[in-house]
Amino acid sequence: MKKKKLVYVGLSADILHEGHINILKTANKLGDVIVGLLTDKAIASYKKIPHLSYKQREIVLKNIKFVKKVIPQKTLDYRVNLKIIKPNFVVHGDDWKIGIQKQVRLNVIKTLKKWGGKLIEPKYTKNISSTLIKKDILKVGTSPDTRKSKLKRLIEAKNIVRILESHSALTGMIIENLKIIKNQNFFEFDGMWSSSLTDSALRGKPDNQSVDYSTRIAGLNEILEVTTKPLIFDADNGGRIEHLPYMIKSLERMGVSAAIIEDKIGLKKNSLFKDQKGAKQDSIIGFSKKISKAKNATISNDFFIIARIESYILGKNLNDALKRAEAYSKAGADAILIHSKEKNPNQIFEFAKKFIKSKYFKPMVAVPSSYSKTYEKDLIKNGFKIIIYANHLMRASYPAMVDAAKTILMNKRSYELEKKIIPIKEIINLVK
Ligand code: SPV
Ligand code: MG
Repeated sequence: MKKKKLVYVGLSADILHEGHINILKTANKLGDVIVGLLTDKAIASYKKIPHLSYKQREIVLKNIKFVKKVIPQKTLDYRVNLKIIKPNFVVHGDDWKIGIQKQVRLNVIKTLKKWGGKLIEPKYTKNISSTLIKKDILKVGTSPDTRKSKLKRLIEAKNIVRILESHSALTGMIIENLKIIKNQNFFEFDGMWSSSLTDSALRGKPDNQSVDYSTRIAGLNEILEVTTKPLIFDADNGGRIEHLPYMIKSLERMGVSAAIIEDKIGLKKNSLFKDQKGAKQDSIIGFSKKISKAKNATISNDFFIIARIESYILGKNLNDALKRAEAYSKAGADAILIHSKEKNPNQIFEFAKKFIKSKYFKPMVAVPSSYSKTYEKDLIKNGFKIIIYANHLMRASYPAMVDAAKTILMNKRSYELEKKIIPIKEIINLVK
């Protein structure tokens, strides 16, 4: 019997629609279909992480009658799998002739040529695509569980998880929707940071917990309503230990992905203040108890308790920070934020060098507010996994608002401002 031809189809298959079925049907007519299912990591390299996990997507595909076999495709680049399988055909919708996959396509054609394989490109099914469906999903929202688990999946899928401060629904929408393509690479923010500093500043109050947790948590709802990306909550020092489980439970129930708890006690001051008089660091035992208490209050492993070490902020040294990191990790912390208010990243890098070798190592978080000259690539090189841009949308909005007010005062009309602000039509469309 003549051996059946091999047909390779690369798919993300997050939300399957008739366009995918059309591709698979066409492929099946040509021979045995092997689907190269893109891993979370491969997808994250060029677009948003999928809603469904690899395992879930694999189960769906394996049960489609046009599919013979499903294997992982670990990069957007098809070449590794193609060289192993040497398929007679690759089938892909013709939409990749332009855009970010253009080069990927050319590499497929070149590779197939080596053994006389052919690229077949059925016409792209109009008016349907996962991206369009995802837009509709965004209108409906997401479930708390799906959102919550995304942080953990992003940590596994990406070399860096990029988080930006959000203090309102509108800033949440910016983080949700903004994407740029630079040098054929796709970049976006992966999630949101709910900052005590900006939540307080927004209400004209100092960052000293005078805006209470209930007010801040209530504000989160508005952000969660218009976004699907994960959110990390700045929990200050967690408050009283006997209240802490209730806060953690509220956050997890809402679909928040993590709470960061800092090891300071006494007078609450923002860590970037020069003067930390009155602020003290908790004992290692005292704070480890808090971490365990918080961890025990979680209902799933998807919700992260992140311990934030303030040793450097309070003038202590590397040894103190390391001792604490190991203790907090043993107490159940899922990740460690090492904070610094220096202008360069030396402190956090010397910490990272040592902590990486510890048997209690956990993913590290950086907040590059004072050492803002540091590039993400250097944080990645030093082993950091989450970067939080902690206050930048708030800080960007203030001078813009002052400038707008000034421009009106100067001109005694608003016309001069028009070219600097979003047109009314655009803002109406943005939120319709
Ligand atoms: C915040 O954003 O409120 C933080 C980070 O806690 S920092 O301002 O650096 O203390
Ligand atoms: Mg804070």
